[in-house]
Amino acid sequence: MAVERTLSIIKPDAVAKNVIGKIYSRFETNGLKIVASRMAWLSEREAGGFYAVHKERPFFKDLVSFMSSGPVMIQVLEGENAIAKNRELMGATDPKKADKGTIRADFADSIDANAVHGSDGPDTAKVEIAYFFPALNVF
Ligand code: RTP
Ligand code: MG
Repeated sequence: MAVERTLSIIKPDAVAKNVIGKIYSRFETNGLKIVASRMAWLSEREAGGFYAVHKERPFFKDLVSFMSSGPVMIQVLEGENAIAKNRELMGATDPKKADKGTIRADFADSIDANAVHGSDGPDTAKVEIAYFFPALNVF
C-alpha cells in the first residue's frame, strides 16, 4: 500500500470545544503522522476558495460562513492509505449517520458543524495541501 498525504482541517466547532488534542490522538494511534500544521482564522474569501468545488451548492454560503466563524487547525497527515484512512476515522458527513467511534460521531453536532474536513481523493489532496501549505514540497 502506498504512503500518501492528505489535508485535514479541525473545524471551528471542534476547536471551540477544545478537542484538538483528542482528534490528533486519533490520527496518531491510527498510523497517521502530522507532517505539517498551522492554526488559522480563515477569511470568507479563503474559505470560499478552499470549498470552490461546492460553490453552486445550496449549502455553500452557510459552509463558508461557518468555516470563517472562528479559528481552525489545518494539518497534513501522512501514512499508508492516508486519504481513505482519514475519511474512515472522520465518519459520515452527517454525524447522525456516522459510525460509532468516529470523530464526527463523537465530536460533531450537525451536518454543518461537523468537526473535521478531509480530502476525498488523491487529486483533491494535492490541490488542498498546496492551498494551505504552498511551500511543503520543499521537504
Ligand atoms: P468535508 O469536505 O468538509 O470533509 O466534508 P465531506 O467531504 O464529508 O462533505 P462534502 O460533500 O464535501 O461537503 C462539504 C461540507 O458541506 C456541508 N454540507 N452540507 N446541508 C447539506 O446537505 C450539506 N451537504 C454538505 C458539510 O458541512 C460538509 O462537511
Ligand atoms: Mg468534501
